[in-house]
Amino acid sequence: MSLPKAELHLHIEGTLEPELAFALAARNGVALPYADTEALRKAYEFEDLQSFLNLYYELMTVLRTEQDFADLADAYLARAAAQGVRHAEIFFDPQAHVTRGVGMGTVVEGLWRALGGSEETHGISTQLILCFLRDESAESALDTLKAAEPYLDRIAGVGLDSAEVGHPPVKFREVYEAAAALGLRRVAHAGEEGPPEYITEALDVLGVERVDHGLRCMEDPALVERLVRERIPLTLCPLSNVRLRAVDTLADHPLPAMLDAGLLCTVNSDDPAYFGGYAGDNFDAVRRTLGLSEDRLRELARNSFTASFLEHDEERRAR
Ligand code: ES4
Ligand code: ZN
Repeated sequence: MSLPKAELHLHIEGTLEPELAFALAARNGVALPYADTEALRKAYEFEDLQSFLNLYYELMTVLRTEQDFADLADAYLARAAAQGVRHAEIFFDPQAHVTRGVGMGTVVEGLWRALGGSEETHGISTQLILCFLRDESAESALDTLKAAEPYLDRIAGVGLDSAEVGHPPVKFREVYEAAAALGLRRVAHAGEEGPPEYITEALDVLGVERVDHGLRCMEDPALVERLVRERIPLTLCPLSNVRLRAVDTLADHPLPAMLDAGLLCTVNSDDPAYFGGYAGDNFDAVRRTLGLSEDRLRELARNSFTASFLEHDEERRAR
């Protein structure tokens, strides 16, 4: 399916395909504890968010040089372009690299080698969103924002990801205030595994303009009503939800009910190398399994641009 669309929930480290992981491991002399790409793919049997994250962080050790990050981003752009992605707002996790000795400059400049020219090379405009790891300390997040200051002309906003439960948004109040003061846009993962209260807190305490996942808002009708009224976009990731068991099967996904409720939903791939599909694959899967009409699919594609940083909050609310 190649409806023109924007992708708003995509972790660049989650686009690391087994083939590229092995190629980079060889190039950098890193030993991976898997015999081959097939053995690695077999390890993609997740129980929940944490079991995925363990593998996700382990595989990242193959990313060492600017060129590694450029190759990673370039491979993503090629796959995304083939599935109709015209604009991508891309998460990256600097703490996962800096803590193993790969500097902020290597990460940002490396990604920029591919993203800086992405409109010309792949027909995709791109923006970068720096994510704080919520299972690290608030101090570490503040240090990370400080380390990113020389690169802020390349960073559109901040996000919050990694293990959600037990790490509520309020833990990151100070770093989000600092990010806002620097003119950065704010989003956060909330309501993936965590409770609906985390969604409310992300809005009220962190001032986010968009919620990543937000799936569990459906447990709180008053919250749904608020999200509809305030036109807060949700970046849903259906194949991710199946693989990480946020839903039992794709057929059980609340996307149709969320659209019926009037929520500003978008469909995204999250970590496509791990969860079985890129943006277009996620659109195809919800069309096939949830029986969404062509009108609904066009609505989702339109929402992806409405929910993007290309559109400002005031314009979104005025629609
Ligand atoms: C993530 Cl699916 C998901 N949730 C939270 N943090 C993440 N980092 C990468 N993928
Ligand atoms: Zn995510």
